[in-house]
Amino acid sequence: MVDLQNDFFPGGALGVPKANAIFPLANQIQDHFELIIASKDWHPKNHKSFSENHPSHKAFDIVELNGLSQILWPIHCVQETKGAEFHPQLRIDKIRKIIYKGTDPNIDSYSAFFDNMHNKSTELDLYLRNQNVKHLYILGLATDYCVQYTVLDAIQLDFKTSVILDGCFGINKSSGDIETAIENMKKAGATIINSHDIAC
Ligand code: VGL
Ligand code: ZN
Repeated sequence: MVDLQNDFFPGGALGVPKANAIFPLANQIQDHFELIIASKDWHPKNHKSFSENHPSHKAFDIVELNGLSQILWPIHCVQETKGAEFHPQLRIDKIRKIIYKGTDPNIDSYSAFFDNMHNKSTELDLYLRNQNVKHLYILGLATDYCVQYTVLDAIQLDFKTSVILDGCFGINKSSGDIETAIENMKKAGATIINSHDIAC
């Protein structure tokens, strides 16, 4: 479950349109899985992805950050703040592992596996291998950012990867971004499914 945190829901700092529709699906579907892992976007206040930390820029401007193109976001998911907490409607009793990402102030991390430069990894790959996980089912926010990059890395790391599409909502900064993300995931080898495809 990718980034189901207050700031990514409508009314939050970086609210994803319609994201509330992820409930109750995201809660009910957990009964069908053996291992539930949740990622958290977990930024320090001085994170370079925040437009507020670039005085001459505004949110959604694009800058270059250490050689990478970086969209500047409103301040969101700051460590230990309400916005970074799981949404209160999310069922959390089955979550066995939380993966924190975006903790380095100098680089963003859309993927739950690696930072955007693929330099540093989170604990996720090692944890999944230790648990002998072969197949991942992914849902969450946002389809066109953290879901997409998590899925692409999962495939590169050789996990069989299914995207539960009705459990994903996107930002669509430019119209077509969500469709492009879905196409990218499909082309890379992800299986796109819906929650009702999961056997009862
Ligand atoms: C995300 C933008 C910035 C996401 C995180 O969870 O998709 N998007 N940080
Ligand atoms: Zn972020």
